[in-house]
Amino acid sequence: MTDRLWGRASSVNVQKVMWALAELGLDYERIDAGGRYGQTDTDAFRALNPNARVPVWQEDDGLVLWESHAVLRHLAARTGRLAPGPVGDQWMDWGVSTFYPALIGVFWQVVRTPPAQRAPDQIRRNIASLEEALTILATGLEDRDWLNGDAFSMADIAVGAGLYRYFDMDIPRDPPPAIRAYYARLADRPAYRDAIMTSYEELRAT
Ligand SMILES: N[C@@H](CCC(=O)N[C@@H](CS)C(=O)NCC(=O)O)C(=O)O
Repeated sequence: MTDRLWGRASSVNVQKVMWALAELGLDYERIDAGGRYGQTDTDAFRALNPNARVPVWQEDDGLVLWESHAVLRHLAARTGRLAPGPVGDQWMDWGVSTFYPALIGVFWQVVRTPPAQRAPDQIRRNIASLEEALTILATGLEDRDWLNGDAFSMADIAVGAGLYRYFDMDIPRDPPPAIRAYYARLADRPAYRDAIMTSYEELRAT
């Protein structure tokens, strides 16, 4: 057997783990689950993750983990590489509490809602919340290249994964210069391009 990643490659939370595994050069098998691939509602899947969500990380030795950022922290501890450190850790939690809810608010309206059902006022409010979150993120990048300081870490994977969709979605955009520069640094990484800068058309509602 080999370590397994359960989850569809169109999920940004699955993508974070795919990106981390690529940066670390670890072998694994990925099994499509969630969304159009189903499986998450089966008893077998709920035994792995009672939340019926992806990703799930299942190791050869029996360890099963859900919550993408917990998987990232575990992989850092297991390999002794890309540790986020206390400041990076703070940004990882901020991703869960603030950045991803704001990003999903926009993504859901602009991509996952059929055009006829979109609410323009809601979209404007959600974009404003997302811009506010990006202004906060910019404070963490004012005089540093990465969220943990000088070195790329799991914190950049946790938070940076969402930026591709922000820059790719069909929305008005005026991000702080530090966010544009950070995104350019991320997009320089082959593993970011492979795992993150990929089509999300299968999620689009028409
Ligand atoms: N906080 C969780 C969120 C997990 C989550 O919401 N996953 C979504 C995909 S991004 C999901 O499973 N949606 C249902 C589905 O794909 O069927 C994490 O970071 O792992």
